[in-house]
Amino acid sequence: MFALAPSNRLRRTWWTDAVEACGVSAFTVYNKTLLPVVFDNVADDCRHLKSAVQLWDVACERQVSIQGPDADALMQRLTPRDLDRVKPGKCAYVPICDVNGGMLNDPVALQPRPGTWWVSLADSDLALWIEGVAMGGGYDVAVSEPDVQVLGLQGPLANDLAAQVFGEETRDIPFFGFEWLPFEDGEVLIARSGYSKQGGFEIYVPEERLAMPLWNTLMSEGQPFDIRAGCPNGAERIEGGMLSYGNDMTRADTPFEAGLGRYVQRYDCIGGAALKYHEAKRRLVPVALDGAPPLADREWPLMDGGAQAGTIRSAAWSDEFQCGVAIGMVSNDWQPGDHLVCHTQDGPMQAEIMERFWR
Ligand code: THG
Repeated sequence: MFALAPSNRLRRTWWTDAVEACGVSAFTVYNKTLLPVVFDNVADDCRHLKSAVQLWDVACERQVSIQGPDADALMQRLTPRDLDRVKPGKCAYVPICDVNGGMLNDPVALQPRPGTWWVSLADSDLALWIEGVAMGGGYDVAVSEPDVQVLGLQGPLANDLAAQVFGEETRDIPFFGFEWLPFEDGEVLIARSGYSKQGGFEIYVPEERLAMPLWNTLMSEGQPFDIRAGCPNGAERIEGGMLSYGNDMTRADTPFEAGLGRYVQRYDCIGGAALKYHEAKRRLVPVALDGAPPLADREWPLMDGGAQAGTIRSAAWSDEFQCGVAIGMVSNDWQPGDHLVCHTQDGPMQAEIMERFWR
């Protein structure tokens, strides 16, 4: 494989130096920001994530802030999810669609303070879209990209470490709930969320001066828990059916096709009219492969004899389940239990549509 050439165009984060010092072996680019993807190797990283606790630099989850009298109205214009049902102190996973109902992003949104939304972006230029909608719609809001950067603390021992560093009350934060808690002479927002199914937190850090002290504190207090620098793990997230925007779905897919239909709760938003009459003829499904797939850096046709059932959009080898794990977009004419052939760049693999994801 080739190397990635850093440049000023490619954003480093408050923790990139630390991540390099911890022996990162590969980065990807996400929201024009460096995102670590491998430390030791994907299988060992995955095993460690499932047994201990990892500290992740996920500052690539860039925040867009929407602030002002019309912040709620603009946010509700942007998503078909009913935000009246999102209680204060809770995060919400919100599809954002274009006028045709095509997925533009699948961020996590939260109100860090009354009257302000943070939209924690997946990998697409959504900040421009939000600013454009705000301007075109005459909303009385300020839209900005504040320098808030996010650390993930993921793994089964994340609870014990968070309790030790931030206090026992972190144990009572519910899934997708958050709290502001003191750290040194400042405050950080701690949410029970994150891009793994191993449990843990995301820590939104609103000031650069807190960034390295926080990293160092978690690393040193985490020693008894075998903490390591880590990152979202390609195998673990597919096992858990966590979607990756740009891989599993794009603007060519609706939330119904992407398996996010449960978040389409109202139609008075951008894309609402299209979604109301949309009939999905395909959907994302878990697919098992009969071996270790090559790097899934393109879409692979899924064939049933001469008929194309769909495509594979993400794939990885799962050490735990001893099979290839994949996410496919498949026509409703095919069902769980159906056997297909997946055509990778390295040749064909046997594939089976599964009833559910692995966890
Ligand atoms: N955390 C934060 N921001 C993010 C991500 C994150 N921005 C980018 C990207 N990840 C956005 N995509 C997702 C995808 C899945 C989830 C969160 C963000 C997720 N899904 C839960 C699941 O699939 O089990 C369900 C969430 C729910 O149903 O409410 O957490 O990870 N800050």
